[in-house]
Amino acid sequence: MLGLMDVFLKNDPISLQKDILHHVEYTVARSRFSFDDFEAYQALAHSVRDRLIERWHDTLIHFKKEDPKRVYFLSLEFLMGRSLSNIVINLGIRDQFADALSQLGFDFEVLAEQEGDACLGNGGLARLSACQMDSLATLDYPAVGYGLRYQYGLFRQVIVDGFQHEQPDYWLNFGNPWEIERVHITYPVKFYGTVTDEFLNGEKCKVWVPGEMVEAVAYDNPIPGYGTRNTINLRLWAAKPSDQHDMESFNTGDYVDAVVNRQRAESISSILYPDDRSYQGKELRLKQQYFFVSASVQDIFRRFKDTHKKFDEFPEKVALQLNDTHPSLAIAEVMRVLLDEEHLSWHRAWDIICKIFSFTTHTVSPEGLEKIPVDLLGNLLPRHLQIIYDINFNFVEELKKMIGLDYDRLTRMSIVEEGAVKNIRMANLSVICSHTVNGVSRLHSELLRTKLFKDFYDLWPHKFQYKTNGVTQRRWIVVSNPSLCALISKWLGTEAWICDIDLLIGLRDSATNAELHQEWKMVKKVNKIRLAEYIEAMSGLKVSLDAMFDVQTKRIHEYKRQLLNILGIIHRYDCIKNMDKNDRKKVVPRVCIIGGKAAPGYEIAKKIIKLCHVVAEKINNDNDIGDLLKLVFIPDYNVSVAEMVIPGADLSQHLSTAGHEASGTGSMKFLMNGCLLLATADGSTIEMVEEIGQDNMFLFGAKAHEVVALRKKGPTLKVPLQFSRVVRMIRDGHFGFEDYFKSLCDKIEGTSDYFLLGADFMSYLEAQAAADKAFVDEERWTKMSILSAAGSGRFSSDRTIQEYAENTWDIQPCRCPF
Ligand code: 26Q
Repeated sequence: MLGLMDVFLKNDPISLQKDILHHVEYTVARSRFSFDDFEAYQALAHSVRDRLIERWHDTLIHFKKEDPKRVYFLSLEFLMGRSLSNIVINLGIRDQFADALSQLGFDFEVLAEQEGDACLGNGGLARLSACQMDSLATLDYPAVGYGLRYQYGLFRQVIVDGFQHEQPDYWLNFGNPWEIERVHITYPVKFYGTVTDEFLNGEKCKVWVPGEMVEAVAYDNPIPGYGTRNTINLRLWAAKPSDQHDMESFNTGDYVDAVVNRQRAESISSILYPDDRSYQGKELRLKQQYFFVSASVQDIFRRFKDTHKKFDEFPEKVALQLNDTHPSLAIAEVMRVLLDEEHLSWHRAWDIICKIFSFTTHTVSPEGLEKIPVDLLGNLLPRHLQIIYDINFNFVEELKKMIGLDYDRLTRMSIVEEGAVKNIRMANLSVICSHTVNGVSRLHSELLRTKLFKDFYDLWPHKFQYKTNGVTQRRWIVVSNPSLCALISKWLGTEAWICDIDLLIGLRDSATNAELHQEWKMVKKVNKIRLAEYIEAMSGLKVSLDAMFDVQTKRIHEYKRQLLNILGIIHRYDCIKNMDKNDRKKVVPRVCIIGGKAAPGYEIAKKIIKLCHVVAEKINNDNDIGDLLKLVFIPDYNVSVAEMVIPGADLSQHLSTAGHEASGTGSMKFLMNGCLLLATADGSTIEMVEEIGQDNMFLFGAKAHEVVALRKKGPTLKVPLQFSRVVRMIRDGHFGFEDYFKSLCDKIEGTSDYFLLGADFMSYLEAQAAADKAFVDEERWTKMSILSAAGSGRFSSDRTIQEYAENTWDIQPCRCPF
């Protein structure tokens, strides 16, 4: 008879080849004698998926048996990028698959390129969620991620004549082998309607009679850990029409209209909102937030009630992590379920709430804090609005006892913002109801305590912590930079750093070793060649490998100051133009690379992209300049483009006006890849200086505490001539489109230079000059590069997750036996 273990798949080359061909024939339904790269990728992905599912099942069963306290990570965004390489590496079967494929006449890397990106998020916050899932799995934590399965991910950026255009990203077009549709795991989600008072067993209770019902269907995405069997679940919800959705119209006989109406339900999970930070309450966005929160909360309660009867045990089994305020309706939803469905007293329900929620904010500016108009919320979720009002009433009463009738402060701290439009302040709700409020870097936390949440910090200092962000070295070194990965393992004599990043520090001992220098430079060169080929294929531009590859890739935002970079490039161009032959010989050739998306409604950001293109056009076509300076805009920057760009960068720029970048995570990826940083003292950069030393970075600009004073000086501040000159060049039409760029120039001159480009310009140019000087001295540069990577250990998401587990969630590892 067949033993249960006999069904496990084998990883020898013959089994793998058989498996791949089996999937070609039966899953992809192509002839095994004739299939192309994409079909081979699909078959490969399905073979990998089968192996993934085995471990995922085992992990889920193990968790169920052990019943540990779990963390539920709620996030509206996960930026996963591609999965294939990451999965086979984490499963430890990459080389086996590569061998099997080569025997079939295919190249693993070529097939991996066939996969499209899963872009279910905007930027930093979303990629952070993805890195943290990888660390949670690798560190064996019992965690579940919850999110939305958008049909359209973040828009594709297409550049036409230098202008950004947005195109829909229908990423599911070619199927998604990494998800498992769970048609039987569905929950009804209610909207609109009314709340009535009723009596149940002599007790008064609230009954919400909804006006609309939608079904949430689970799609599971297994996330494998590295060096462990543990494979955790990322459950994304899709909206489907509910059978009870609109019974009325069916009964009244308008069959066709009723069917068409049902389609509307699906729009809830159809599109990811691009983040423009000044977003105003939109009903669909609110619906999305509640839809995903409600389904997740029902799922969490179902799991808890499978094995537990008493809700007093809830906080011993459940930690709910709010990734920013986007999922914060979960607070009102858990409260509603405990009160109205489980019939707990307010006192008991509130006690549970205060023990289970933790909140991480990724915002610095007060304008970035999410507000929901009361009218909108009351209409869509009438019972939740009542609950939020009740929470606020109790809070304000308590507060009055503690601080007296300080009305200004009471007004600031209230969850309800009074005014022409009444709003619910989601950040206040989250702070009040969470046991812990985390910032994403030390500076960010300091700003939260002294500015954004000062009133709350004064009241509850113990709630405020910080966890400096981190990124996963599995994705950002092992997957994206295999040559560096091999080199590090060789020089450290172990692969253990892949799970224990602190070992990287061991590279310091060899930072001046000539042999290491040779190999290190080789690795960089290989990656620069790959990047140069990409640039040529994309733009036709040939770039010199001897030039410094200088990269700034991130979302386009005024505070991130891509404009400072472009002004610096114009200045460099202008200087070279005015040099004689001899001086030109001393110029360090540069390839400046800029990439990133602008939110569709963000006019200024879009102008910055256009400016980059017109400047590039001028410089790149100036034969007199040749290889001394090139400027490239990389379109549609996303995770997989980042995986190619980052390893090939010599220098990367992080230019946010100090005090504006909560953390920044791009810099961490560059640092790990031995790329030098040119940066302001902002967000996590400050902590990087401590790790790798000021001498190994190019720091510039005003410090966060100086920024306020500089702004006050505004009108009296003298901007350097060099700055005025480059702005004048744009105004005078040196690059064309002067009318179009007028508003951009106006924004950075005179009193309106809010992000202090003028004030930081000289210091920026000095840092750039220092980078040039260091680059000429190859040995020095290589040493700095090695020391950057060696000192990047603190910026692994493994460290961040470890800290969350210990200091915020109070959870233990739960390792699945092999
Ligand atoms: C809000 C309402 C409606 C529509 C969209 C949004 C929205 C979506 C995404 C608002 C903000 C975001 C994303 C914010 C974000 O990515 N913040 C970044 O988070 C990183 C991880 O902590 C930090 O490193 C960055 O400093 C921070 O800017």
